[in-house]
Amino acid sequence: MPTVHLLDYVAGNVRSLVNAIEKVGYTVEWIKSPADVPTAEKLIIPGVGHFGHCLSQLEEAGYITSIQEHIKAGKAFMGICVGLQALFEGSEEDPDVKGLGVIPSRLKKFQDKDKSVPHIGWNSANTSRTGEVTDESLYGLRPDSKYYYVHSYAAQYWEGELEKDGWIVATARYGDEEFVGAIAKDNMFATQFHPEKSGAAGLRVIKAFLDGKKAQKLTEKPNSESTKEGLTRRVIACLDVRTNDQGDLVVTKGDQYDVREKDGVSTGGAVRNLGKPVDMAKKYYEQGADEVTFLNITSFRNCPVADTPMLEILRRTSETVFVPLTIGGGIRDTVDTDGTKISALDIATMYFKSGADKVSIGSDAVTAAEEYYARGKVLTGTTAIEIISAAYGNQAVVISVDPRRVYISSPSATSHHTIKTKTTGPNGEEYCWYQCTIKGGREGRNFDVRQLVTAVEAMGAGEILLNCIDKDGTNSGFDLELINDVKDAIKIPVIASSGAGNPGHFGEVFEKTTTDAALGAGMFHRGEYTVKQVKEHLRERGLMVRQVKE
Ligand code: 1PR
Repeated sequence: MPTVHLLDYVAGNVRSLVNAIEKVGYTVEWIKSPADVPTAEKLIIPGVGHFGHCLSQLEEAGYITSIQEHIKAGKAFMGICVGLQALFEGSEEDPDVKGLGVIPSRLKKFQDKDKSVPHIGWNSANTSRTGEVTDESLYGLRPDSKYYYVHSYAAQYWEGELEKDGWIVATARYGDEEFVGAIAKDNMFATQFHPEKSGAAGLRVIKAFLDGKKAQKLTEKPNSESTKEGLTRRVIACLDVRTNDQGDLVVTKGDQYDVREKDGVSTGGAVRNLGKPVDMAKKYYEQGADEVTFLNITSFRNCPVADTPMLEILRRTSETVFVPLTIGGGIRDTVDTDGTKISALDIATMYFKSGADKVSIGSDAVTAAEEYYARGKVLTGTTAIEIISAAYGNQAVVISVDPRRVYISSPSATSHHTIKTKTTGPNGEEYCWYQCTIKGGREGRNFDVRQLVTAVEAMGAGEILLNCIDKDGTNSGFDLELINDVKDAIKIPVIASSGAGNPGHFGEVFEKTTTDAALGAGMFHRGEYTVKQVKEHLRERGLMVRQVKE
């Protein structure tokens, strides 16, 4: 098999990139030192996290000159995400750190006045400036395909500026900002998006680069609806995974977090078994899920952390699923079975190395946020959220919130942030506050969701996975009041979760709230609806989605 060289310097999920390269028929060889660079014919520089962190790592390891020489020698070069940003002179993210300086301009942060930052999700990479659909693609990029982006800083696009130096530019639009999605010149190609996480469309781009096919004729003319720019509505499939009473790992699903079968009279039966995690993740990927989330809701007692079965599930899933994978459950400082201390960062690192793109923290985030307030809103840099986001970037840290409604007759009955609700309480109460819980809803805290989400945003979380115990498994639709209330309080993206029972509920949550994504579980697992049906429904309602056909 032909070979491609990858630079072994980044933290984060490179496993998925290796899997994607192998999927399109190439093998990977690692560059372990600058002396190896001249042996490479095709070189890929992946990059996640902070611009400064990545570029300083390259600098310290002595790679900068050898990469510049590889490019000057006319050999194939591809940069991904921070690998694209590295081509620029510098970035607002870390102003003192120098880039490779191939492009004489700097990256800027997206403005967050009217949109969430980071920019997370599926967007275009379109080479047409005129709005006309070209019949030629740059390295397999198609105007009707969407690609997965996750970043806060971008190269703003000003027409003509890069083209005058011979660059071909594919752009995307986020709100009113147009930015560089991909760029090519001579032997260089770089994408701000992650092709290894962009489904079949991304695999086509990697293959085109590795095959050296810079310009290709499009076989089919895309329709104008599918070439619209901007972020699509993100639909996520979530798999709650735990061991059943026989010790097998199964996908389960609770009603208001109770995952045991009910026989009509009593609860407490066997753990509901809805299928095998890896097979189900693949099925949802093929149906067009934009992301797959695994929540490990079991404790795996008596199992060394390094042997946690979830690691194997991630490794196997990342071989066939080329969209972002999130893993949650048990991400906290812990003590291993042999008494060794293991930090939350160590656990997150194992997950990233096994193919996860994001980790989701639940209980530990509540404790950390409570302590943050107790200290007078002072950051220590020592919480799992701060440490993991400093190492892997804040886009890699999701906070999973498990709130429960507490009804009250008047806002004066509590010191917590309340909302006036249309769904009144059991005694006709017109107000409620959302209480944070830990340990899968088993323990309620004297702490509200607003306090939690604002604290974790300050600590460096990149996204909120907003569940709702009252709605979980009810098939009655999302808690729109909760979602709007949280969206009002923070700038980072929110994933609406709990209560989806049919495609209409997804339409409703995207139309009646400003949520950035919506997640479903039970309705998919029970086979009542497919992800594809949800997307078709959203499209019929005029909401932009990534189309399943690539
Ligand atoms: O506290 O960091 O160890 O993380 C534990 C994680 O496991 C948390 O993210 C928590 O939400 C999750 N979890 C714990 N217990 C349960 C349970 O169900 N007994 N699952 C649980 C939470 C909620 C959703 C669900 C949606 C959509 N699952 O993610 O998938 O509510 O369901 P629906 O569409 O069927 O209504 P830590």
